[in-house]
Amino acid sequence: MKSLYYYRDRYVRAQPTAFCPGCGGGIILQCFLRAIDDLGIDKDRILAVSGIGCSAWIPSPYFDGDTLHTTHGRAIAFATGAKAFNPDLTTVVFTGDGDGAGIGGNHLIHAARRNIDLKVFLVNNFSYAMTGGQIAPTTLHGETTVTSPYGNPESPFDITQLVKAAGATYVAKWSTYHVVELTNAMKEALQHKGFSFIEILSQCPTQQRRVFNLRGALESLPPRILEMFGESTYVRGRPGKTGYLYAVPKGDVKETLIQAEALEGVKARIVDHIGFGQVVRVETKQPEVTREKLGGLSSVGGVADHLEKKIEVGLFERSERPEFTESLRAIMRKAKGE
Ligand SMILES: Cc1ncc(C[n+]2csc(CCOP(=O)(O)OP(=O)(O)O)c2C)c(N)n1
Ligand code: SF4
Repeated sequence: MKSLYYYRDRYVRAQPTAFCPGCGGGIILQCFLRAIDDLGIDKDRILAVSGIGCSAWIPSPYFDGDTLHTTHGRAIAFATGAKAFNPDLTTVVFTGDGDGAGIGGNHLIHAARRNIDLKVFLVNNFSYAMTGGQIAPTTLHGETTVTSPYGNPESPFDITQLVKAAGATYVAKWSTYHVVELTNAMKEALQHKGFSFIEILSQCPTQQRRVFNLRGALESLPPRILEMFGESTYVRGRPGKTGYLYAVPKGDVKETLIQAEALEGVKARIVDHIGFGQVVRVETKQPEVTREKLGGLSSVGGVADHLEKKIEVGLFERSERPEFTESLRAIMRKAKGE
């Protein structure tokens, strides 16, 4: 097994990074480096393009290949020009949810429609992180941000479905919790001919403390958020674990835990969940009986099925159709009468 030093010495230009401790940016860079190393892609044949935001810093200045750090929302536009001029380069784009789906959203859907051979890794940390945690098009309904102190009145895009519907021929969604799957998806995207897109749910301890209403010391948040991603997602096509329910507290979650623990034949613990906030996860061999008992507890506001409000991750699209730069070159040859 290759050590972390191996990747750092071969592929990282500058250290330490500007990321806050525990940021997901480092995990995503590491997955990318493993993917290109496993595939044996020469770093000098890669162009990494990014816009503005913390996510834009994942390749630039840290990746020791060619990097193009552009303007906010325009990474895909710059990458389109670079790829059209030099189709032999493996052109990857690192973008944030604000950068890629907000200000740059139109570039995103049209690049997907054209099926241009870009590999776009969109880091979804649920807010505009770099500028202080404002509402992004991915911020969930009701969540608290600096621009929605009483809760977000908007509903988010499902970016993965949006890009798939716009015509992308490789689409996947993972999180920084799913490092092996994410690395494999990056490898698939890097080998795919056509617009390849991975939405990556990523932890931002600095802003998500407010967004997800997490209490506790800042240093405790990164592993908690990673576990929350694991708790709040399920992989498409994989049946996953069953035999548990969530008891959503009316008030103090500790009171709900005490009452749930007192029930016979169950195991209960407090977990963080993107959809519910802090809830009590109750393992049971008799879900229907336990559901009824939990519903009768004075501290329980509702009982949720194990898949309720979970986010689906996995592979969403892999197909083939004409790639833009190839079609463009064929038309240019035709126009020249070649
Ligand atoms: C044209 C323009 N508008 C606004 C900004 C200010 N700005 C810088 S980064 C950013 C948000 C970045 O959010 P996101 O793309 O989600 O990246 P993150 O920092 O969350 O990784 C904004 C609004 C800017 N630099 N340029
Ligand atoms: S603000 Fe969030 S996304 Fe930006 S570097 Fe800090 S932890 Fe990472």
